[in-house]
Amino acid sequence: MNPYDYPLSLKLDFSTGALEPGVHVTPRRVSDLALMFHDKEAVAAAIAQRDPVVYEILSQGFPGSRTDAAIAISRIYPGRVGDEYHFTKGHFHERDDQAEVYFCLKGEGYLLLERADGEFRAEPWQPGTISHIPPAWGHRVVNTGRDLLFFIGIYHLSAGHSYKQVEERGFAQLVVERDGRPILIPNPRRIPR
Ligand code: PAN
Ligand code: ZN
Repeated sequence: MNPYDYPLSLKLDFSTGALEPGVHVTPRRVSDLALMFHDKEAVAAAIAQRDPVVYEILSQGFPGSRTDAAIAISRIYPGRVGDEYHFTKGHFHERDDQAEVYFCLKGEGYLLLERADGEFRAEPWQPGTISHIPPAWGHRVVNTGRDLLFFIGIYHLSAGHSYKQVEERGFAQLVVERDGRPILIPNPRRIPR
């Protein structure tokens, strides 16, 4: 008997983003994102100080015998490393036929999307925004607010996660703070192809 061939319900706390029962929690600290933030001095200073948690992933797979749906709540804490707002690492799916749906439940920010050919989008996010991520678009969420941002991602476990392209090239644009406000600027470390 495969337990995931039977219905299963979880409970989300809309104020904290906690998901019960017993989901797997993965914290990501500044040191885990050292390749992603553009200001390497600010990265080193943050790691030396207390290496804060930037976000946590609370994930639950449903690997049934015929399919393998999954959900993950990502909780991004407010803050910056240098002038760059906290974000998820960002990745492409290993399989190029795998879409995903993101649903912003709390907070404000952007969903950055980029294709291998350089096509780029920044979708403004508020609670209630639901974004479809088509196959072969890299995706990253940025928290530009003063409070926690959390969202749910709905995908398949077989999609896989590839971080290599984002580690090497970043996204086309960065979301940085200028005069107390978020703006998008071209990524200065983008290596031309
Ligand atoms: C999400 C992400 C989650 C964390 O569940 O994995 O938001 O982001 P990173 O994986 O980029 O660190 C998802 O997109 N799954 O496919
Ligand atoms: Zn994904």
